[in-house]
Amino acid sequence: MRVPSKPEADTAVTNPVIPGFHPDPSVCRAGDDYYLACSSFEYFPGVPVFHSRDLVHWTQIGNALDRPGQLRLPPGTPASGGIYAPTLRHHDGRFWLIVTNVSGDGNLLFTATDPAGPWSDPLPLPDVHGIDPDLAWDEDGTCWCTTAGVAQVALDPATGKTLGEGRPVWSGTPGAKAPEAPHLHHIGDYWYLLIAEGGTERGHGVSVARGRSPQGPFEPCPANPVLTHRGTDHPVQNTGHADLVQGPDGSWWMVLLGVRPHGGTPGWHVLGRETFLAPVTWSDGWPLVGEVPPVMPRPPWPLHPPAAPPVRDDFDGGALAPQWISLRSRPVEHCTTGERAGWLTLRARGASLDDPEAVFVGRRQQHPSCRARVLADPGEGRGGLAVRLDEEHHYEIEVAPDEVRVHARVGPLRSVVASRPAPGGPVVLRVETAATRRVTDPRQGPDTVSLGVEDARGTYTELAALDGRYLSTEVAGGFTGRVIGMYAAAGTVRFDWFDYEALDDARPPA
Ligand code: 6LW
Repeated sequence: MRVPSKPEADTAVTNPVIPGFHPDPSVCRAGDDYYLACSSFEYFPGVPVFHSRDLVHWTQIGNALDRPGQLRLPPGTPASGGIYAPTLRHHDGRFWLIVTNVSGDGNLLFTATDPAGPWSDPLPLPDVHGIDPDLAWDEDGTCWCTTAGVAQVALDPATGKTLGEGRPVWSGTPGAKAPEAPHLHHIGDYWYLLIAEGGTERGHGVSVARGRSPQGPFEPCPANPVLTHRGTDHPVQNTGHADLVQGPDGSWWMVLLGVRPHGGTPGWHVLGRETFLAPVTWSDGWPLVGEVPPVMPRPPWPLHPPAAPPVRDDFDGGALAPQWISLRSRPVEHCTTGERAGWLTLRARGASLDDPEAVFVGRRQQHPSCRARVLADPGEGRGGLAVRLDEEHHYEIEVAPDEVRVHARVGPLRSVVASRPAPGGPVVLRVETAATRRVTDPRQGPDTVSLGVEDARGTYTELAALDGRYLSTEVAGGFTGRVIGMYAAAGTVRFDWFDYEALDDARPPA
């Protein structure tokens, strides 16, 4: 392993290791390198892929599904539809990715020699039924695909054909709902079948069973669930949907999803389900976690912190960076950096973010408190900067030739919350979130979302400060989290730059 070139300042590891809406993590190791993939739902490109050398610091290296032929999200694909729960594996010198497109194409298999891409065209798996497909190869080279439920079928990964009938292998803990997210790992003498159960809400947990063969029979761990935060006041909740990986020193680790609710009762999480890391301890041959530490001692191997990401994207580089995501597709006629050099040009399709096909380019909100700014030139059109949960839940600051307005859409309600005359020409729009750190009222929301404009000297004028609960999963429902980004709602709107800055260190509140 490479020795880091600079002294390591990190003395502790802070969870989440991949903040923001990055659920259903699946991880694999290839030599000294680790790769991790997440769900992406209605967004294009899909399935963000991350790289790490130390399991702690992760850098997004691409999106596996970045061509329209790989990711078909037809009009009508609902928010939180689309791409669910990948499994990422390294086997036989190749990377393998299996996902479900719940909005049409079903289970799909992709391969790549470099996880940064390009990934293959999809291989359809018409006879693999059920979400959350897992891949595992046994000693004979048979590929086993295990899905939510929990069921299993042998698969020919070259043709996508199943071999024989699928059959149930384990239904999880009696009485627990939603046995899902299976991952099968051969460790020592056993095949360990890891599942999530209890549902992806506050009751979520991880249970494990083991057998001598990948087909079972599987014996449940007497200590199940091996990980859950249900019924606790832990700042990280909904913990589940885990995968296992071995660290550089041979120790075992779990990656999993969890959420960070803020505010009073019942608590609202706004960043979606994020990716956490937890050490595994072995007891009687069972992998146990117990609790996910918000902060943990640094592991005993060298850390490789990447340079801090730049605050500003200037749109100077041609192709958009991998963190930028759009709604269902991103046709070049509607989104390009090639029309005005150094600017992102968006051409409207749909009159507002209420439209599922709206032209939007955003990035996940990754920190409970953050600031985003853009320089927007509306021309003769209309567009701006939005905080989006889904079509029915978004706040935006929008500029038109005559006016700057704050819109709020919450369920069936849509209103212009504030407006003022536009200064004319390009204008800096700003959105700032401030997380609730101390609850003084049980009804207090998770954060405040401030929306406004800056003048030429950078002085901020707030047009509205809105309760963030309405852009939370507890209000909107679904599987995603907030995305902050630029959109066009009429004509052609151009953006010179976009700044995103964390205003805290993303630690859960004390
Ligand atoms: C995913 C399921 C789940 O398929 O949520 O938390 C679903 N777990 O396993 C969508 O992310």
